[in-house]
Amino acid sequence: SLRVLSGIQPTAGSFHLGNYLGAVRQWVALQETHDAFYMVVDLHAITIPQDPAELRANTRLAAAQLLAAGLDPERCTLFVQSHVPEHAQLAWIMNCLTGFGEASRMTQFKDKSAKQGADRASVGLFTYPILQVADILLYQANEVPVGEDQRQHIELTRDLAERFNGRFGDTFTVPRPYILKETAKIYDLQEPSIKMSKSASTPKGLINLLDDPKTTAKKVKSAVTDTDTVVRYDPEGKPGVSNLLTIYSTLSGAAVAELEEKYAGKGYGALKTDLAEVMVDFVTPFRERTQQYLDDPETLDSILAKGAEKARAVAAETLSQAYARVGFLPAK
Ligand code: AQP
Repeated sequence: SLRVLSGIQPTAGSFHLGNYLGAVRQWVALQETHDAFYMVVDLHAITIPQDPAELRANTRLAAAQLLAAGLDPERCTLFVQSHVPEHAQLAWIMNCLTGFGEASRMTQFKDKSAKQGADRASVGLFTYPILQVADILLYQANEVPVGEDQRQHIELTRDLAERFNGRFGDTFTVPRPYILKETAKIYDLQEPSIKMSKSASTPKGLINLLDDPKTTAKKVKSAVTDTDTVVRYDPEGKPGVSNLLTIYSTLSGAAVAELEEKYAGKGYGALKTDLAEVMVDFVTPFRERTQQYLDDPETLDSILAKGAEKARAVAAETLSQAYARVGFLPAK
């Protein structure tokens, strides 16, 4: 079967709704049909300063949330990136194949470094997309389930796989992005022109999955809409309402057209009240399951240890092929 790979950062506190609807939800579905590899990307996390104890705790918290969201260690390989040293090793080769100008064109780096001040941004933040290239190519992934903001990095991955294959002989599978149109970009609830994001959103615009459900309901009810009253999916003209319809539809399984019909003539208040309830019904068991995994760190760590072992078997094979192709002298 086809292979998928994706990763998520060990964010302080909680995943947000954009992470879940844009990526993690697809990961859960794809473990049924694909040979699936998913990881907590702690190497990526240190591209910005991290407190060591917090990083460790957040890595466990991320794994617990992935399991709570429905990843099943019997159906997928779930691991922590730093447990598989091949990621950093292949990244070095990929760094040496990437043009400086090419890396400089990555818009996520431009955005993030602009926020931090260009002089304070680390070289690691600059080469982050190239580590991501290594992450994907090590597993010979066919598809990479991510949100729209990652499309450019998957393009870079394709370019570098083709470049390596062209220069050294066929080695890497050239992956495709797996981006669902409907949920590719979930927007900030207060500023529906920008994506919901841990760094750019204000607290009111950001739905953290582990927030108190009451807070979540409040945020939904105070979401920015528009001065019109018609519940209609129109991302250009009605970005706020359309974002709420996308979220509602995805979490409830009801089609957007059904929702438009249901709220015809009822206005935004009814839509928000019901969506708040749908959201609370989703986050309440999610929080409980996450807590259960956190309460049993031994089980959690052993799931991650088994995952790392499976991941390493694949990664080590790919890396040794890449080393041989590049011309590194075998160690014995
Ligand atoms: N708003 C979003 N809509 C859809 N998908 C999203 N993703 C993130 N935000 C949205 C997807 O979530 C996955 C994991 O993301 P990540 O942990 O790598 O973090 P990120 O992209 O850095 O998340 P943020 O919140 O957007 O962080 P900042 O603010 O630091 O940029 C990815 O597949 C991503 O596409």
